[in-house]
Amino acid sequence: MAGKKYLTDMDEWKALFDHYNKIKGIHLRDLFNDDAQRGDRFSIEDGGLFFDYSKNRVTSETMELLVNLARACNLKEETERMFTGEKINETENRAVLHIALRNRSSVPIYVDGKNVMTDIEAVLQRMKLVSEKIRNMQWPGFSGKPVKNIINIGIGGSDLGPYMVCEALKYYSKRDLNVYFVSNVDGTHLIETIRDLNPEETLFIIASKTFTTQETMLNARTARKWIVQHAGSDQAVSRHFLALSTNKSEVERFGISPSNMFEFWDWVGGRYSLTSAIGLSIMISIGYENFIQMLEGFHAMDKHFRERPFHENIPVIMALLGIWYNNFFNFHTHAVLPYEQYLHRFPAYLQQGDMESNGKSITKDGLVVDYATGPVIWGEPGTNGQHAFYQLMHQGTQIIPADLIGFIKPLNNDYEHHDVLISNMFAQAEAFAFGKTEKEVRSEGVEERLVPYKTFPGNRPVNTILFDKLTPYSLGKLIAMYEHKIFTQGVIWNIYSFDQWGVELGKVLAGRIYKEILGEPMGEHDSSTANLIKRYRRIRFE
Ligand code: G6Q
Repeated sequence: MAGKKYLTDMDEWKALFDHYNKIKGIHLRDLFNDDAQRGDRFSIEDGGLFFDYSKNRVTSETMELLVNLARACNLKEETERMFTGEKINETENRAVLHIALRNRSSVPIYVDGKNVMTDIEAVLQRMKLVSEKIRNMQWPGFSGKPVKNIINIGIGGSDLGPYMVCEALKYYSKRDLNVYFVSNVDGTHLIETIRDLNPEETLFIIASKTFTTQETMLNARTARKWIVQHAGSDQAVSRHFLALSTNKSEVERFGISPSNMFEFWDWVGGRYSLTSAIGLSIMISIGYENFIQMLEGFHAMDKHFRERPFHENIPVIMALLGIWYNNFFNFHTHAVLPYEQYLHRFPAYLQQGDMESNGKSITKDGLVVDYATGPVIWGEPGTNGQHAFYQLMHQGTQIIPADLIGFIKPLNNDYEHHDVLISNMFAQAEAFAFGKTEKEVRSEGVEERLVPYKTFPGNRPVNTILFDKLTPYSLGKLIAMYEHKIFTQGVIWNIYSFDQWGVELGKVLAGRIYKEILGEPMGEHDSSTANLIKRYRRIRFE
């Protein structure tokens, strides 16, 4: 940050505050009334993607001031540092190079003097070979029957991304293969997944960057027992287990041979890993060509983010609008509402991407922030959400900025449904922004005492993200767009977006209590936790 000035002391920040005080009361109705071209002026087109941010509580001056802030926070320089492999994840001393995984140009990218593109391409080719074998029913299980059930065992970044994408691109999937995801350490997850499956035809992919995560390793061991028990021999493990990891020795210790391991690297963060080997389940499901199309989409957005000036850069604008609401209006949650059933896991995926990255409160200079950082991200697909929580969004006391995401061409040619779906999306965006005045309600002949209840204040900010069609390419663009939005906000908030010490804590916390539950003498605990452990032990072992 320029001269290491604290964010809230920066002139650009103060200018935004003054501006906020001037325009905070402005209604979107007035902004649209005053400018007939607003819908055009506040939107960006980018090859099959239309991003409309006109229904935000901003003027041209707001956008200029926000862009000034981005400049003053050295966004351009920080972006270059990421793209060129500098170790910007300083608390873990790592580069942050998910952009290399989908670098479809011939430009090399170096980490510690080594061009990482060579290894990336080699792993992609190995993934291609194995996924083709499986898709061609040429991967026999222990009895000789080809496998057709693929179960990805992983959690967090080793689950949410591939799961979301397999659902999002299900239309493009090979229908005689079944792809499942098991993440929860709750045995129910694995047991319910395998209960109707034939072990002879079931292949497990153990996805874990560290290969030490408690939940994943326990699920993996249970899966291993299931296979060995049915096959009658340990030999079956080599036909039924693949590993996606950075930790070769742990993979081997588990009994998976290096030829069944697909490698990635410490500069791939878990929540940014779906384009690495962690995406093997995706490639098996949709095939190599579609996977590459997805990488192309990611790459196109990476280029857009790196090259476009800030005022026409979609991720940058999304990030700046988020800061405008979170830090100036104090709107601390953000809804992600895909009007597309295939994207039903997208909000959950993004929750991790955003909240694990920017849920931080210490600056890069080691100070405690005195401003809000990452917002709460949540959402559900439309139109389901409309019949649930939109009430609060329209008439509640909290204002929740929202992203509405839709696709013009339906994949299943179901125009009768699709036109209804998309008209709901546009209508909701309109209602959020403009509401319904008392006058409008009265003019409908509503009984006077009901007028306040039927009035909608509006002035709720909405981004409309409209793609031509849901394809592997457009999905790649969509994901990368959010990744760079998150990055941009982290730069401005001056926090480390690529570590996750809060998650690491969770990985060790349960260990002690686990031993106590199993009978080791109880150590120091508060009276509440001690009671819970005692009660659990008493009833569990009675
Ligand atoms: C992601 C996080 C976290 C991680 C899981 C699984 O960015 O670090 O969600 O992905 O804890 O870790 P492993 O892949 O090492 O099992």
